[in-house]
Amino acid sequence: MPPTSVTFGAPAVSLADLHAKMALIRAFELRVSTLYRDGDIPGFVHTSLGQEAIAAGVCAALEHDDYLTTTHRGHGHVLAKGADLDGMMAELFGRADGLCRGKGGSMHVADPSVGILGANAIVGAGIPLAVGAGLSSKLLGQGRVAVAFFGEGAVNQGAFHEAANLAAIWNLPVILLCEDNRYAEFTDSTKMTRVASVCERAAAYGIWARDVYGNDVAAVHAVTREAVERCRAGQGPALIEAATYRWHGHYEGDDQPYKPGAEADEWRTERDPLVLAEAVLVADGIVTEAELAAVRTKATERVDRAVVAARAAAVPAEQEAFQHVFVD
Ligand SMILES: Cc1ncc(C[n+]2csc(CCOP(=O)(O)OP(=O)(O)O)c2C)c(N)n1
Ligand SMILES: [Mg+2]
Repeated sequence: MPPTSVTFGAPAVSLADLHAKMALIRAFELRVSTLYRDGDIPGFVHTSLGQEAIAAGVCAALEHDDYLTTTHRGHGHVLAKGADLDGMMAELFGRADGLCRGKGGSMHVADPSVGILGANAIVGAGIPLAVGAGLSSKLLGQGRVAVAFFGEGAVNQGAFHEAANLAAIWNLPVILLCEDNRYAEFTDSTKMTRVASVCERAAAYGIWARDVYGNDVAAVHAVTREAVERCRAGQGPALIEAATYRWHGHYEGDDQPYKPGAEADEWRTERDPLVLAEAVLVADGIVTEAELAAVRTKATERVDRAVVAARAAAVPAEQEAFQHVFVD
């Protein structure tokens, strides 16, 4: 059945646009880190610093109404998919102006108006949800693609395997997007399985799979476009394994004594996804160093405005605790 509600093929995105999106996510996450340290944000916070290229590259290949599920580390995905930045910041502050009126917070934020079906604190739990969204898209003939973001730690959860198998046998428009940031909580992920790559797991289910350097935003974007085209053409699910590194601890406040220092230094300098994109932009004469600095400054100022608005926003009224939730 032909699609009715989407335009095929997102427009090709320039490296400068992808870089600007990464700069915005970087500014957001850096600010969230200090806000959390200073006690402005309640609950737990997991930042995606160092992983910005995956959020930016993947989401730029999606249409407005494609679906996305994310994890406990999903701020970048949510911003890149098109959620309002002010609404996201207010949500982290627990304010009434937040995307979920302050009820979701960092780990349960959702915005169905742009296809974001939710963050999830349960490792692997977003994957079957994305498969369900892909099934509905297929049954309704909508042509919408569903992307499930998850970490390499989630690949050892039963939910991943059940969902991957269903997506395969039902030939669903689902993209399984594994961000391998080398650690799951405090454990080196290579010690969790004897299988070297997640692509090998995809092969067990007959799923088309590709690995990509997850800090190369152009490469992430290109491989995602290929996966999206396959999904829209009815060729079934795809798995993308994107190698990256998380700069900060598992959660903000984790000093990460379990990481070798030299490893972290390398990923934070020459492997920094923004630095990699900037080197290409300058070498190709697309932008100057000064213009790049302006992009970063603009991103920081945008986040600053969101923080001012979030601080000024009202705390939800007490009676709202029982609204928009299931109560027996
Ligand atoms: C089902 C389940 N088991 C354990 C946990 C505790 N937990 C939270 S995050 C995490 C590690 C996740 O690692 P990974 O999937 O690689 O994602 P990353 O944090 O690296 O982005 C664990 C074990 C949980 N939240 N849910
Ligand atoms: Mg991980």
